[in-house]
Amino acid sequence: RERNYDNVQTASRPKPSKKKYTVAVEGNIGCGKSTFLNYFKKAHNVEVFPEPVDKWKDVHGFNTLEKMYNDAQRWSLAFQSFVQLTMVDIHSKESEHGIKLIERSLYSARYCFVENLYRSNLMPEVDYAVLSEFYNWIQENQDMHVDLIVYLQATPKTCQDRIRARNRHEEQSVPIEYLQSLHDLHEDWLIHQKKFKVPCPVLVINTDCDLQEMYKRFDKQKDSILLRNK
Ligand code: TTP
Repeated sequence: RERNYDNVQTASRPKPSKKKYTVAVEGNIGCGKSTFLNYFKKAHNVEVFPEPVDKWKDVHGFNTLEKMYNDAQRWSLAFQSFVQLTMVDIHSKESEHGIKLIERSLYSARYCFVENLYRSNLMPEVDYAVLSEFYNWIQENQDMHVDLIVYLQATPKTCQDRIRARNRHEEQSVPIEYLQSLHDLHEDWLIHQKKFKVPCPVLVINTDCDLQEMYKRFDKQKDSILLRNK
């Protein structure tokens, strides 16, 4: 039976909000999001909201990230449900500063990660159905507006090298094919704008380069990221 889980194609853009100007940084695992956040947290009018990976690694003592990587079929629903909860929390947070800069969003958790798990047969269809319903409800009932997406675009090979270098133990078994399909889903969503709607304009920065060059590229785009709301 042909099932349709997402109303994302027909859903309108998120409701206008009085909340702060919000920038989300997106991109594959290891593309440089944390470097980006560290760079921009020095700007005086920016408040940074990093992704709560530490929370995912300790849910009442359970490392849900590790469980998901060890046995996705069994644990990806638990893990992605918790990711979804922490993302809603970040979307709903008020910021003291002029610009709210968030690492990822509910969008990429659903359109890239959940989608990837399901399409790669790493998530049972019933779990995908439950997460999709949950996501659709949030999208319709909560304010998850984003004003600008900064997409850090890097090849899966660059991402793999960085993942190896940083040595987060949960990620050591992530194969290049997994990074390739996550990459394709980011590209489909943010560049080709297929299947899932992009909620706002997208600024692309290529991060296939060393750290110094990355800082230069961020610096070059600084004004168009920070001054767009003026
Ligand atoms: P990322 O959100 O890609 O963060 P990162 O620290 O790898 O980013 P960067 O290197 O660019 O600074 O992912 C963190 C881990 O969580 C990674 O192993 C992928 C995983 N993850 C999921 O499995 N599902 C999800 O929905 C999200 C958001 C992350």
